[in-house]
Formats: sequence, C-alpha cells, structure tokens
Amino acid sequence: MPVTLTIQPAMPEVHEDPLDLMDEIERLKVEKDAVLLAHFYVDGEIQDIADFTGDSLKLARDAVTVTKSTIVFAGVHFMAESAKILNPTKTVLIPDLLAGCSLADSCPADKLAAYQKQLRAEGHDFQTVAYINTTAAVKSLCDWIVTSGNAREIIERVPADKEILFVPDQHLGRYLSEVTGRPMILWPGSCMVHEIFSIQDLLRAKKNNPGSIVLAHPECPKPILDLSDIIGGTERMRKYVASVEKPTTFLVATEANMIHPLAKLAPQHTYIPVPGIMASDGTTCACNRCPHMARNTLQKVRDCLKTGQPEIVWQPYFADARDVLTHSLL
Ligand code: CIZ
Repeated sequence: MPVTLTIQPAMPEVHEDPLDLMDEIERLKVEKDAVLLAHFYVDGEIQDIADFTGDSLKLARDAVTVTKSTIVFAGVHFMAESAKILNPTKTVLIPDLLAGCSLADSCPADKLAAYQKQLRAEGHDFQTVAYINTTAAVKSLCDWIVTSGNAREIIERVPADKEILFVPDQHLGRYLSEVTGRPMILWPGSCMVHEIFSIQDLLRAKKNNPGSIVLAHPECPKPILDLSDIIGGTERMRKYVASVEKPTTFLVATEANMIHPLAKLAPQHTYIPVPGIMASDGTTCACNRCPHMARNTLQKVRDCLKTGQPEIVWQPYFADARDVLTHSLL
C-alpha cells in the first residue's frame, strides 16, 4: 500500500532565552489552571518543566488524574487526541497541530475499513489490535489499543479463537507475534525514525564499545532487534537502566531525546544514540530525531498556554474510540 508522508519544515523561531520561557510557562500554567504533559521523545528542556513525563501509556493514565481544567500535551497529535478522548470535559491543547506521526499516517481509517471488509468477505474471523500511534478514527474501528508498555498483556486478552489484524506497525506486530506465539495479519506501516537505524553503524558502535548493552525499541526492524540485548518501549528502557548499578555503556536505538530521561534516572551510565543511515555525502543524518516531536518547542508551549490554541476539539467518532481506549489502557 503506497504511503505518502509530507512533513512541512517547522517555522524558524526568534531566539528567546530558555530560562525566561520556562519562567513564563510556569506562571501561565498557574494563571490558566493548566498542566503540562510531555512525552519522552520531546526536547529535554520541555520534559524538565513538565508536570508529567512518560510514554503514551503512562501519559494516558496520568491525563485522567489531572484536576486542572487544561491539559497541554507536548507530544504528537494522536497523543493529545487520546488525552481529549479520555477527558472530554477538559480543554486539551497541543503546541503544534502539525506534530503528526508517520505510523498514524500510514493507516488511514477508510483504507483500514476497506481492508477489514475484504478480510471478512474472505472468511477471516478476527479482532483488530491497533498500536496507539493511530488516529481516533482508526481507533474507533478497532477492538483493542496497545502501547509499547502493555502490548503483550493486551494480546493475551484477545480470544484465542480469533485471528489478529495488527495495525499499523509491521515491525512491532512481527515482534509481538514472535513473543506471544499469536499469528497476525500485519498492516505494512512503519515508523520513520525506528526504521532507519543503520545496522553497519550499530555493529561499529558495538565493536568500539566492548561490553556495551544495546537497548532497542520494538518498532525497529528485525535485523536491529536481532543485534539488541534489551527490547522494549521507553518505560521498559528506563526500568532496565535503573536496575543496572555498575556504570555501563548503553547503545540506544530509539528517538534520541530518550537519552535525556535515561541519563536523568541513571546518570552513572554512558548513553550513545544509535545513528541513522549515512546520507549520500557521508555524513550521518539526524534520522534518530522525530521531526514531528521536534515541532514542540518552549516557545510553542508558551504560546499555546497564552492563546488557548491550537485546541483538540471533540469529534463525534471520539465516543467509539473512547470505549476501546478505556478498556485497553485504564
Ligand atoms: O508508547 C509510546 O509512547 C511510544 C510511541 C513509544 C514508547 O515506547 O514510549
């Protein structure tokens, strides 16, 4: 299935002192009765002033505990959308409405609905399990939502007599199928950041760092996972590094901002981001940074608090997505 990804470059911002911006954000949070949630993949300076940081699972659970009237979600669109779905009466703001997700883009709701219809017509008796990196419209067509933090547990809840259609990440689906022993029909999507790690560079980094431990996200393709020691989502990575006392070198195959919370939690270690593939001029590209997550800046966090925009507005199909998100995550 052809996938078209268009990423508009973020507008350059006038430089403002980060410390002043942080002070202003703190003041506005109080003034606007707001709380800031930040994903581990956004810049460290935003994580540092957030009230809650985490992966999608933790942030979705944190979002329902919020007592303030406004949630600012520094992450990508599907995450802010999930926060709104779980908190219909709250105002949910996202610093940049264009912060999307290549995985969510790879699985449009109309194409999924057509494929489900085709599978049913072919006699398949299945349930659809969606990775949380999907739009609310897609979630409303699914039976279960998984995150990197709860995927195995949810797959075990799918009735054994049902086939599983897993969308949209083929690499995560293949990995889950392997660890749970459940055959899956896989949607051919993938994450632009995790797909691009360089096997050659990982092998070189391992050779240059004897005794290092490779942490890889299950969104990575199999050849990278086969070279890894610990496979898991960002919360699993955090738990693992915290459990190792001896100073160790970790080679990290996920979005490069993840090194910030790892180093904060377990500063005794050395963390090296696994680079993306080489560009044709021989330089390594910055592919291990998600361009969508990078749209979140301190200035945009400040601006959305100030103006109350952009806001995630409730849509009629959020109601179905709410049922599936609630029974899967909460
Ligand atoms: O679950 C999430 O938040 C994602 C997209 C990755 C991770 O492992 O945290």
